[in-house]
Amino acid sequence: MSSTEVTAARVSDLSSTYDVEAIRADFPVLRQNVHGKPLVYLDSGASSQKPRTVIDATVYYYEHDHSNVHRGVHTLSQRATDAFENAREKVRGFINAASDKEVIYVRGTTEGINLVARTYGDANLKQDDEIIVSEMEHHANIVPWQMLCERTGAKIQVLHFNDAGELDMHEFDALLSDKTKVLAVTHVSNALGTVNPIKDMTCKAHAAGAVVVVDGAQAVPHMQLDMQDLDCDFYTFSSHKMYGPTGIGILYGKEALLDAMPPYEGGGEMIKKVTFEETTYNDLPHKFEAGTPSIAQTVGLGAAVDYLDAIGLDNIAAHEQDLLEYATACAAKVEGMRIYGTAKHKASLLSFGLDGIHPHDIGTILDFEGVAVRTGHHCAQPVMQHYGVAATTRASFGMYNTRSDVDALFTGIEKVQQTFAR
Ligand code: 7TS
Repeated sequence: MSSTEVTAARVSDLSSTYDVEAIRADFPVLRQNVHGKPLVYLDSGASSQKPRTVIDATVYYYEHDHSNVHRGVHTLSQRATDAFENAREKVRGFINAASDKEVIYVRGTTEGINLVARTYGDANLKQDDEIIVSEMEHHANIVPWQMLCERTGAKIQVLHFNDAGELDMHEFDALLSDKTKVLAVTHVSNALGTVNPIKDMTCKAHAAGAVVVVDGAQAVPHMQLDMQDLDCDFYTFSSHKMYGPTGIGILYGKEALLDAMPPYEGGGEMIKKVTFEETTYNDLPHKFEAGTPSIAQTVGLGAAVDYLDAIGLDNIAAHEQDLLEYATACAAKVEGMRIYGTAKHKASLLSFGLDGIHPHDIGTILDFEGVAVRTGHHCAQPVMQHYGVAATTRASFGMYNTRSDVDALFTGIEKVQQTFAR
């Protein structure tokens, strides 16, 4: 059996009805106690856990098929290449890209954005051109653009959000001009949960002549994506937030743009012919994939795609929306609790503060209750600055969370408040 067949066999018994207990049983890491309490994992926004199929596919690959890719005629090299390219095709289908030439393997979202800024940005932006960047971006979608501005003299225009965490669309219309060359925006905010209207924004940005770079890190695990429908120019995400391995991610880009862009890193794999006089570059997608890639991780990513497809993103989204609504209703009953991010369209996370209590204390006490949450600025310091806080506590829900996980969170919050009331 190939690693692909192993995965297919493991997911074939998943039915289309949402059985969260069956899903939980697929995630070995969830079966443990932390500080003597059953683990309640509410930090999937930082990194999700991995189902058995992803772990098995990776192990199977190393036990049977590993070699370098695109390098040899021998059987193992061909098997590794097939596994690597099959995973790319799975991702292409998963996001409905028009061609697998548009699916570039990168290390993750951070590298995807840096790649676009370095290649498309350096080749196309000049002094006084403008890049619209939203106020709710993760630092990965801010700093590469600032660095591009330093190199080219282009300028960042900040698109703000209101206190509910919704982007100001009047300001967006006003910012767009013939100077706008790039719109860099997140599909879903990791600090607020807001789901942004990417399709509409793309349409408007295109009318102004700008390209659209979407940070999809927090969207991919929660909603069905369709690149051809969204029509953005670049879209990037990380495997580790969508139940796949770390160290691998995807940069989707429109073929015509990728074709015209200079390469990112130089080295093996990304070339056709090298002489000291001249080097010619490989075809897409390999032009952007210098060096030996993270092969096993792509196999694991392919298994994660199979797993998500088998359960269905729409089913996952419905389940997670139920958790979000339940958690939001619980939060409304807690005195002294403030929710950051109350947008109408929200993915399943709750960023909050408790009056008079530092988020790090909240996180530490919750950990002793077995509840894992993220505390800090979430690599989105401008979001913290918007609300005038240094940090928030964030519970982010994944496909394996339950209402009783939410109950555990709120029981923990009660303990936190009792501890500080003494
Ligand atoms: N963009 C968004 C919206 C993110 O949430 C993250 C990671 C990144 C980019 C960077 O992804 P990476 O895989 O390249 O690191 N966000 C988080 C988080 O919310 N907590 O830990 C990491």
